[in-house]
Amino acid sequence: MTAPILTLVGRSSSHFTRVTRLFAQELGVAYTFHIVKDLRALESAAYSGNPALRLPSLIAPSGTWYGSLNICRELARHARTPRRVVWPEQLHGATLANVQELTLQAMATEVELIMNDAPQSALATKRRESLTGTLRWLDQNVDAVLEALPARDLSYLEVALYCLLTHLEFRQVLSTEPYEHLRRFAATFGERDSARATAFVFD
Ligand SMILES: N[C@@H](CCC(=O)N[C@@H](CS)C(=O)NCC(=O)O)C(=O)O
Repeated sequence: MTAPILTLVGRSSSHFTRVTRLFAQELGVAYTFHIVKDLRALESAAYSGNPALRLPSLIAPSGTWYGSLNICRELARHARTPRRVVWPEQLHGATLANVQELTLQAMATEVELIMNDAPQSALATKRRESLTGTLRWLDQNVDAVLEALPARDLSYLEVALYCLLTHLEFRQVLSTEPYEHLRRFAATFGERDSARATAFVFD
């Protein structure tokens, strides 16, 4: 058997990395997984050259792709069996587009809170408030949005939302207990083989 031509650079405990791993699993794309050991490393080389010092990245024959959306698109180009994927630009109307925006913003806010050395600061307090308000809003809108999504096998929105919700619990940033619509979505999505195969663990 030949080695995969793609290398994913990330961490098994990272929600942005899980988005890409879940996509790869759904699309049947093989890759070698290279783990970034230290998330506080200050050299871009530790993040396969990403000057923003972030993960994940995908090293492919076409180039090195930074960020989960770029990576998912490249994975889709490598899919053996094409699947119907809904991308962010296909989300029409304010509510659909806002769910996408708020999901990604909440993922970024969570990163900030985890990386923050001053959890009692005014900024951290604001970020926690932002996360709580966002989850409340997402909980009120998620059912209508799932209904309105175009016919699909997979959407970047649902994968990101699933990774956000499970990561909040995994890192104990915030309990999702009060958000019953979001929890129902996560429970249903979590039955996929791709979700089971990519559970968060610390490397
Ligand atoms: N826009 C990027 C965000 C990536 C990101 O924030 N990744 C986190 C790990 S889940 C990270 O690299 N954190 C390091 C840091 O904040 O310094 C994506 O979609 O992949």
